[in-house]
Amino acid sequence: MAIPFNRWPDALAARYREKGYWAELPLTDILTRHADSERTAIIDGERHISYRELNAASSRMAAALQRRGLKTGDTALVQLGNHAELFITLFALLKAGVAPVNALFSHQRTELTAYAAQIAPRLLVADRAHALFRNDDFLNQLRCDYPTLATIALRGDDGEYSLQSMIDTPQENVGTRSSAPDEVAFFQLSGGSTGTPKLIPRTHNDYYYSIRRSAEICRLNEHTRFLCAIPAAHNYALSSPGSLGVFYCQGCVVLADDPSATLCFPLIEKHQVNVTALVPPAVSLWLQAVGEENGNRQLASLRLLQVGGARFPEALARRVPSEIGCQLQQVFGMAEGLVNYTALDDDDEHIFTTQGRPMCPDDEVWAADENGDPVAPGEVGLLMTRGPYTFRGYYNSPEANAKAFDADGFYCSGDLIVIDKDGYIRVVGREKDQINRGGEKIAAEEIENLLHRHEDIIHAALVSMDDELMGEKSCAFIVGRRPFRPVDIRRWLRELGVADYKLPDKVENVSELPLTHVGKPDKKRLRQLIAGRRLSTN
Ligand code: J2J
Repeated sequence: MAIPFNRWPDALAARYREKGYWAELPLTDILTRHADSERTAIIDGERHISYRELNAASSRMAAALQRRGLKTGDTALVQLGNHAELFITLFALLKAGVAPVNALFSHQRTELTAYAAQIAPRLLVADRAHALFRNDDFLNQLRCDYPTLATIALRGDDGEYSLQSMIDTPQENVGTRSSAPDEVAFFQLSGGSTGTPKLIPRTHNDYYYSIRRSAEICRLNEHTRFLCAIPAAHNYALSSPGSLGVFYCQGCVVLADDPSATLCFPLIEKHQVNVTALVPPAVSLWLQAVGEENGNRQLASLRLLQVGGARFPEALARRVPSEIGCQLQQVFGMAEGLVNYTALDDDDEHIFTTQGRPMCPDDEVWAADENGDPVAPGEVGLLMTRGPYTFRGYYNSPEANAKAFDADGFYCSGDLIVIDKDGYIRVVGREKDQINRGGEKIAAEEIENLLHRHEDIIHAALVSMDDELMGEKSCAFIVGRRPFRPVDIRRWLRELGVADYKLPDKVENVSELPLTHVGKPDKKRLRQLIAGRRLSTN
């Protein structure tokens, strides 16, 4: 059975097909088009995996899953870090027509449970190296809560749950059973601004277009050697053009656990990496490191540095070409769809001061005022968009969708933007209740709900505060029956099982929260308060 999702209206779908954006191919085509190639697709530590091997391994795993009864339209919860198994599994699932949620490796019990609750997975693929899967407690709990969960495969397990044996064991080929190109291929994760993390259904047609067009804009080819040092499952690293864009062009993906200069610079030199994608804080650290001995020489092969995920200060942007010695590209994208790029041949001013232009001629993007009407040209407004690769609704979330979309199907991302006369976008702020901690998104409401579960917390509000390296960090204002130390708050949230990046960086005890005229915590006032307090204590 096909997975239900909000489809594009017929007239738009017809236009997207007619213009060739929707090519009517499954995402498996990214790999199968190179099925016989001996070129290296993935370098993961000492392992070099060719396209032929990647294709064969994912086919064996797909067949193993099919033999265990998984079928087209089923769903899977997957949590793998930056390892070859992430891609083997992704292609295996696509071949078997099973739609995964690819959780980030930093996610913990709260996030995984919330995803499982939404998709009721039939398959779990995870890693014994993750704290949650070191023993079987969480596994057993998931099996108990979701009787549909029939198959479990774990990286690093050499017993009954071995993912490796599923990948290695020769199988009778049962043929691929991808879902149809206009159906859901997998779910992307929303950065979120509400209590529960929302899922974004992505179809083969829309996602494949996004990948092909991104690869074209970034001029990838079979000589591309891409370093993937941010979480590989994130939409940016996967599709803008990311690893899937590199595979499409038959290039090579070099995997790294994290974007630190100490790990990445030697990898760049060793594997002659020429493209990479980073978030702003990582660029700051790279800029620091290139000043040190050898830094610049190690990066000699690098031609293109993409920066996105959060606001990239202009002063840093201007330093990239001269100090890192490569071209800069700004990327402003979202897992919901729309991606904007500065072009490789844009002039410096556009590259340094804008977040680029929508990549598709049929991306419709405008800025709205508070009444939902277009603002005057050059004025600040809320980003509204629809197009051939922008989703039409969160999975199973009619209420959230009623708020996030206007009557014409335009999605409001919650970003405040200015669009110039040539269509270039500058991101100048945000209206959604989210903290962007160096590219990692925190939905304030999700953390506030967890804090409110503490019996001694009467009221809590999470707001952003400026941070030189991260751009933003988070501050929790607490009205408690007793004062809370930061360590108490962090321990409480850890016990509930939440990703580390969501733990408040600062905790402020207050006797009450300032309220807006509708009785909600006045977050603007709280942000001013924390900015003022930090100034006076510096
Ligand atoms: C300012 N804010 C930005 C930028 C994203 C490519 C690149 C990034 C993402 C991503 C992605 C920004 N300047 N350059 O999916 O394919 C903020 C905005 C946006 C939100 C989306 C891709 N680039 N942002 O970051 O779904 O607020 O996707 O709405 O994680 O990140 O977050 P996410």
